[in-house]
Amino acid sequence: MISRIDLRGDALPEGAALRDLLPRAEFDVEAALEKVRPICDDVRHRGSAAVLDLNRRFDGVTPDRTRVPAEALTRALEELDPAVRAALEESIRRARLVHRDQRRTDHTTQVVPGGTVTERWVPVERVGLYVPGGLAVYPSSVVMNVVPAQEAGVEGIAVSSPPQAASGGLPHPTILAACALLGVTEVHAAGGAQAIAMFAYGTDECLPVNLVTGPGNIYVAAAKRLLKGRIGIDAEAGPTEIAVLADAGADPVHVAADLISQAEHDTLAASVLVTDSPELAAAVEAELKTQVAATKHVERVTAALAGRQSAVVLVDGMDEGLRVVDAYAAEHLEIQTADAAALAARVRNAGAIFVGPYAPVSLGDYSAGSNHVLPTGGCACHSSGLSVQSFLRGIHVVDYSREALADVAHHVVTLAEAEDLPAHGAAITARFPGARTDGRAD
Ligand code: HSO
Ligand code: ZN
Repeated sequence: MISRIDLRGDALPEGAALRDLLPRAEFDVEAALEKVRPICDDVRHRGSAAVLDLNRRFDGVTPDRTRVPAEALTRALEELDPAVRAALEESIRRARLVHRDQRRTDHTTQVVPGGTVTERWVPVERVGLYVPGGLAVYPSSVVMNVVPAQEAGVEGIAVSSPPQAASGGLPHPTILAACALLGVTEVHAAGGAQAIAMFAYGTDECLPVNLVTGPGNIYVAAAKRLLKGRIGIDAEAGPTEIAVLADAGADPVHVAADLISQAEHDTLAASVLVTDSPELAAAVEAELKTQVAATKHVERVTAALAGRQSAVVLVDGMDEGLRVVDAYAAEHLEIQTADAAALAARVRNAGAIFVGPYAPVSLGDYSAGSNHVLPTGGCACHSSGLSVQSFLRGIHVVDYSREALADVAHHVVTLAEAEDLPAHGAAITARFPGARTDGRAD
């Protein structure tokens, strides 16, 4: 059911060559661009009317507004299962603890006497948070998007999630309830590319936003790519991934359960085990067979595990294992080895790292306090998951006195001349009429 890649014996290749040996799903955002372009244009020109037409076409629903009425949010919270409410509240509480600690304080550097540069952290004014609603419904993703935005101090928060025919054209009630729990009052029923276009261009019901975050399907990713620049984006999220780095001491029952947990998201989800123990590899493969047969979403999980994106990778030792997981740069990386913490400290590329036998990815998906909106598709080698930082901009505030400017004036003029931009130099010398600021020695 899951393929094997045996990298034992020969020395591992370097960089891209090693990455090419590792499995990865085909997620061709480029190919989806042509499909989403007319959708985005339509929303740009016809606003809400276009979004509502697209809701009708793609989701089979017919409400006449995208904005969810306040009563629907209140009702969804009142009708929420108390156990789900308690779990969401705990998830929110833990996420707040972690994200509150991420807040940055402004910092002033005195460059010279009378010359300072302050880095001032300012929240984005208005954000659009996308919460998917296709194969599964993710109230937990409401928490993971809203909490960092709120902790960053964002004032305008709009959430959008696909309309559900079973909910009378509103997003899923658990999504609405999660928004209500978090105090979010602006929620729209719109999914896919049309939701991202609604956020980017604005409609008569939804003011345009500055930044869009949140995972979604390939059309959401394509719309984000198309509209990036007009709006900021977090990342183009692809199918979810788990890599487990494990040695002979790992429990195959746990490893198999964790691999299946993320395979449950999508037929394109990736589950990768990297181990130096052929015995563990065989035990996990056997365990997968047993556990998959008993899992609810057996078809989806089977397809994900059998797909080219999933594999058991055999390596000679933990040093090689580390090189493999670094080259793979997984969205989620579990370390289930002796001295897991020490090994985890050596990992350079991962969206999030889960250390030891009692930190499975599912914990991070819901209740660890960490964020579950993480870079996929190898992007963990250059990007981070969602955090308070994602919703802030650092603005440099430059404050120089007359003396401090006079002191450095000749250097500025010299560099301006070197770049053949004399007007730049003139903006300095204009402030010191009669003074020698040409930077030349006498
Ligand atoms: N594992 C997903 C997040 C999620 N899991 C939501 C369950 N619900 C991507 O990190
Ligand atoms: Zn998950």
